[in-house]
Amino acid sequence: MIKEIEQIAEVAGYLWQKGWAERNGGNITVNITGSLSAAYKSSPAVKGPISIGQKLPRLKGCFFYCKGTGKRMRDLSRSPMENGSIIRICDDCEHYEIISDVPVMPTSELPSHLAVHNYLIEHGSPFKASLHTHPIELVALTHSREWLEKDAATNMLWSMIPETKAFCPKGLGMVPYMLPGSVELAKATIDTIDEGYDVVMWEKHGVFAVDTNIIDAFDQVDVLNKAAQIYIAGRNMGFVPEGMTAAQMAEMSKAFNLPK
Ligand code: 2HA
Ligand code: ZN
Repeated sequence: MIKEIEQIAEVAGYLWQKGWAERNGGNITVNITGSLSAAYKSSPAVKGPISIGQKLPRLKGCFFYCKGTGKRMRDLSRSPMENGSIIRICDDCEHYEIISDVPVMPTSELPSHLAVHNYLIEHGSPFKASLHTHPIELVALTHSREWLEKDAATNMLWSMIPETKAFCPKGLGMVPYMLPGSVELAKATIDTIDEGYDVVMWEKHGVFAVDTNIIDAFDQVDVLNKAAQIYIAGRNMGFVPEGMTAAQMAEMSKAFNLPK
């Protein structure tokens, strides 16, 4: 099995263990074009062509691993090829074919994931992995107007523990509530990535993170959620956590060469 799919299986196990992937919750897609042999790439289609629902010209010649629709992360962690599939984008950039042995239909969020990958390629990004998951404490934060204000959650989370800003220097983008799987949600996610975020919160739903590989995408969400847990632990002890001071944040940003 190629390294990317081993990493996906590893991360799927973490998502389940953390309680972020109830039932079929969450999605993973990874651009694996660079890791497949020419022979494998020319495999006959097992299913398809299937419409993407939009034309994504930058995906010409691309191959993706996609979690299957209705499949569980906890099952995917043991059997990635029975709970997900490898797809080939057709030359018209409007359809795809499944080429892996078991024709598992990809995630319901495929159009939005593929639109994000199309955006990333178009902008010369090295990011190849996208992760959608339901991290408990981060989702809980989005049930309060206070934390939905631009960068309010980012600044609070960064101030909970110094590593947060070092490992998530772009912070947490916020997308207001929209119907899961909708074109509007996909568009708002891309707009938020375009503003410079690589981890995007979907209000009252979950997080969408992009990174070079799925392990790094997971780590960013894990670090941010840990900071949210520290905030909540303080609140549960009966006080509002102080957070690092502005001077401490500035010193840290300078030491780690981070944006202000
Ligand atoms: O695929 O989490 O938002 C299951 C989901 C959709
Ligand atoms: Zn979801």
